[in-house]
Amino acid sequence: MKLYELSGAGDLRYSLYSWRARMALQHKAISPEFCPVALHDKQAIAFSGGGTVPILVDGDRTIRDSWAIARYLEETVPEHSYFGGEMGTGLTSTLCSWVDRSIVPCVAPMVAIDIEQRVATADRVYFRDRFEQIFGKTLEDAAANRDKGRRTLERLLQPAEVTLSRQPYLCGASQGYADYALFSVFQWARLLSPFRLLDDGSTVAAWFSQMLTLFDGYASAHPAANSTDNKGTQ
Ligand SMILES: N[C@@H](CCC(=O)N[C@@H](CS)C(=O)NCC(=O)O)C(=O)O
Repeated sequence: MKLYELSGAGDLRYSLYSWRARMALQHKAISPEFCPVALHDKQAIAFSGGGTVPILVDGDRTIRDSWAIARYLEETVPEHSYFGGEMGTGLTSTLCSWVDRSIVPCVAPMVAIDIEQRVATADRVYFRDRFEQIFGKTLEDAAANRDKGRRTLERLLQPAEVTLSRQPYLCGASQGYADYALFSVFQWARLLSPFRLLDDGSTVAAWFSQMLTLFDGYASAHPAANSTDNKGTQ
């Protein structure tokens, strides 16, 4: 299999949604060939019929969109399920929507100003234009409210905070795709921004540190933007 993902400065593999696919592939014990693409280079991924990564290519099958990839891998490699059956798939879809509609829009404005420095040089103009269009304000104005954003994030994460005080993972005793979905946001921020999003004492911070150790420290092997303080909370 081949996984197309973004590559930043210093060949940093930072794509938020590709980290979901990366963790899903690890869960299924598949080591794909990684194909880096530039954020602005839509020609390189035109074969997929879309303009975003991740894209998974498996022989003559091309699957675009992290959720479609997650479903494809679960069907193709049903052993070691990360959805836990039909109802689990539905609940995981709900969790992904919560992450994508609540957590990503809260985190992105806080870290985008730092990300600009870590995308590939050729992507910087595209990155700024794209995100300023999404935010409806400059990256500087978006970052000006970081401290308020942090408090909002703490409130939004309360369901996860409470759940993780009762059980080690969002999925229960062991991690599943719902964990990878929330994890991808904090891994993205960890790789790209030194800004501390989570309090050290929070159960989400402890869970994130634990997620970094999975699969022999697969995710932690990618250094944090602030690697002197690599607790997974920046
Ligand atoms: N719903 C898509 C979202 C994918 C997405 O937004 N990917 C980002 C990278 S994390 C991207 O390729 N952005 C390119 C762009 O915005 O031009 C998925 O889950 O795969």
